[in-house]
Amino acid sequence: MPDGNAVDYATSIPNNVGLSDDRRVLKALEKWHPGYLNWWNEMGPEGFQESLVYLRTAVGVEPGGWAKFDYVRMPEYRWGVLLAPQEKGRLIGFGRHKGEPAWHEVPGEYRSMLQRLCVIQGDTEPASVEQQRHLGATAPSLYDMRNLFQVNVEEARHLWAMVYLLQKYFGREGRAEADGLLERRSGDEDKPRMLGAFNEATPDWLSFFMFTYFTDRDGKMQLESLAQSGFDPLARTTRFMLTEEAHHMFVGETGVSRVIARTCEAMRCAGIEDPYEINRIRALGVIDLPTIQKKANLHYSLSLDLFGSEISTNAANAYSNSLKGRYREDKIDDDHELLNDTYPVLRPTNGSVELIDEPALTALNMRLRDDYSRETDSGVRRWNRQVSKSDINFTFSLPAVSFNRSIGVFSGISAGPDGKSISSEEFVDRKDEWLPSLDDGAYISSLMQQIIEPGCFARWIAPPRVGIDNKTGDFEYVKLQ
Ligand code: BYC
Repeated sequence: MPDGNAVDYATSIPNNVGLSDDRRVLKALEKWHPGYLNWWNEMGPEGFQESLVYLRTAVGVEPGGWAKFDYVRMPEYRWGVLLAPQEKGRLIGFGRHKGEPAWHEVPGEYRSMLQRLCVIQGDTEPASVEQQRHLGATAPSLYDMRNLFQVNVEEARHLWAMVYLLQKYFGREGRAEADGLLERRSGDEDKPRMLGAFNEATPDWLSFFMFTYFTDRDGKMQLESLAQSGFDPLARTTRFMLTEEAHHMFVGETGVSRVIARTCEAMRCAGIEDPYEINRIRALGVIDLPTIQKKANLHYSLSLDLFGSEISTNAANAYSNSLKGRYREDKIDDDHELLNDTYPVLRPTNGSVELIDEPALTALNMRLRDDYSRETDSGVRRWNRQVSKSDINFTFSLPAVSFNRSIGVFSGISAGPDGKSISSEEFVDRKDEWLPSLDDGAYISSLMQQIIEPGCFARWIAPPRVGIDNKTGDFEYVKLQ
């Protein structure tokens, strides 16, 4: 049995959960493995399964120093089951079981609720791989291609993380759900993925960066909430997933920032000051700032939907039952039960929006979404610093939460990015001002061409400031076969 930190590579499935002594679960995972590989080969990065990719693989779960970098063919990546180290004597930190020892088995009365959380979480992971499977063909550099594949193999490992929980703790139903995770497909009419944003296309690299900035950050918030869970295996699994997630958001934030940097540089060199001279800017072969803003509008609003309804009894029950906490619950100074507390929730009223105090328990989705918006906004401010360095008069901003929503209290109303209520006809008329139009999509697509010379970058994106694993600029991150 490994010490809880070291990863056991002796079994076919690397793990730090003692799988070699847990024959039942090992067998179930081994049975699931071929279907998983079929899924990866069918739905994973298209055209690069034979390439050698410079990837990091987890070799331990202790803070710092857990990753080993080497060239790997993606189908040979050692996807494993890795949980953060167990905290001895951990007590539940919130809800009606606050102060009780954390559970190491599923409490019978919460079985279906916990299973649902694991299934939803698990469903998003392969969905994102499916959404991104065509992007290798248009990677703007080997550096970016490698980052895409790193994100893909790690999201796929997150699928393993949830499948392990389902197979170990949820019996036959869990095994059926684990199979179901390989059957649904992003965007499929008959068998779509469970949450809206995971059925949208990721047609180009700007979308990929926006997705990893905005949508992976929803992943972070949800994982942080699950990391508080009274069900210790879920808390430990998600804690380790969070360490991988950080790189994904880095890819997104720096990716967008590099696109902005390149656009600003090209505008400066060409003597263009007005960011709305779109045709002139596009003639330089870069993506104009207003189009980048439209992409941000789209991905932010799609990601807000992932928080569910502002008022949710599901969320209240998950909290009261000590299954899903708040963002950084352990850092919050209150009673961690919220029985008598309120939280201000935005609601549409007579053409505008109002903050109305609601019971804090049912408002937990709204609270998490607010935490998300705050964090998201700080990255947008960093993008703005990039623009202001170039003396270009343009400011990126997040659209109002009422803009372009399909879930929650704003789903039935139309609003512009400034939050002002408008008629649905006006929304349709002006949509192309606020969200990427077909023309915008076609222009961005026209820029998407694969660059495979080491150290070279497509002209619409600036090189990164530092390489992965401190490699030099001309490092061959992917050896194409
Ligand atoms: N699309 O009470 P409600 C990530 C459903 S991302 C479709 O409003 P609740 C990642 C909901 O399921 C993080 N359906 O919401 C990122 C429910 O259906 P049922 C993934 C939706 O339950 C990038 C009904 O509407 N993890 O990791 O309080 C790359 C009413 O639900 C949507 C999680 O989300 C939607 N957007 O909250 C890779 C954590 N929203 O049950 C990975 C686990 C709601 O009536 N999930 N519905 O049939 C949860 O905690 C919650 O289920 C949700 C929804 C936050 C998703």
